[in-house]
Amino acid sequence: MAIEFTKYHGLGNDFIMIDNRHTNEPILTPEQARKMCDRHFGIGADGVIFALPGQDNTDYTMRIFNSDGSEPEMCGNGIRCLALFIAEKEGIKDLKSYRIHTLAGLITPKLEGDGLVTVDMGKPQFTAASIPTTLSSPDEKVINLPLEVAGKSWLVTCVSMGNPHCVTFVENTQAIDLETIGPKFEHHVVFPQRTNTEFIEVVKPDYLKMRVWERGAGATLACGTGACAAVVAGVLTNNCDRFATVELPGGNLKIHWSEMDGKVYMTGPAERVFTGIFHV
Ligand code: ZDP
Repeated sequence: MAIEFTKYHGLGNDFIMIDNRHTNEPILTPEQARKMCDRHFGIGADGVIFALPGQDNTDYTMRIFNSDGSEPEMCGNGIRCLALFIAEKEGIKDLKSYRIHTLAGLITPKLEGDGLVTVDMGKPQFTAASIPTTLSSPDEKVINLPLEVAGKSWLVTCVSMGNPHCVTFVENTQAIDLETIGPKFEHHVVFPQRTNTEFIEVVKPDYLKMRVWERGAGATLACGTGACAAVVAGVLTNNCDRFATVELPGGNLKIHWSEMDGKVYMTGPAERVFTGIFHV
């Protein structure tokens, strides 16, 4: 079967976009998606994203498979790419908002022009049950609690942006051996659905540096939901302001956790790279 795809990236977090508007289930299996994401034997990407028909009164539905074939609830950089991909398919050049159904509920990306997209990411969740984690009792939050990983005690704050995040503040992100430590967080027994992990250095209260180890995708150049989780965790632990720039290996995101409505807003770029045909 020949599958047309378009490759996009948001700050180097790269995705294979599939026009899946004609049917309600992804046209590829998780295993096929995993093969497409392989950087040597496939196209190469951190995930595959499907633009499906809307449900629950939305314009579209987004589904995503990570590069290991697992399915996350949400994807912040990916939904910016999805907004541009849809606009391109619809032939839309204006500034426009889309209502997108995801496994994490309604998410609303807004085209700002010049390839920038602002996303209403919804309200973060904090209870241990919502992450999920067993680090505290189900109704309690996890803020600056110690977690033993690789023979060291880390103070972690857990945030759900629809998907699970474990945030830890460090002196120097460059000193972190991500490839060794990342998988130990991801698969830690206290995270039954595994977790994304963010290592954050506070440069100034409105400027954070971040390195991320993503569940199902490993070290990526950027993670939108992770940058949102980092700012939320930073506010909860008095490490940063509600408006902050997050510097990732692939570039910067602007995050605002609004006091008015409790939602998180993320602004950043997305870019089309190329279109091709993949044979599965
Ligand atoms: O939760 C997960 O399993 C993540 N790997 C999903 C992807 C998150 C992403 N990097 C983002 O930008 O939010 C795409």
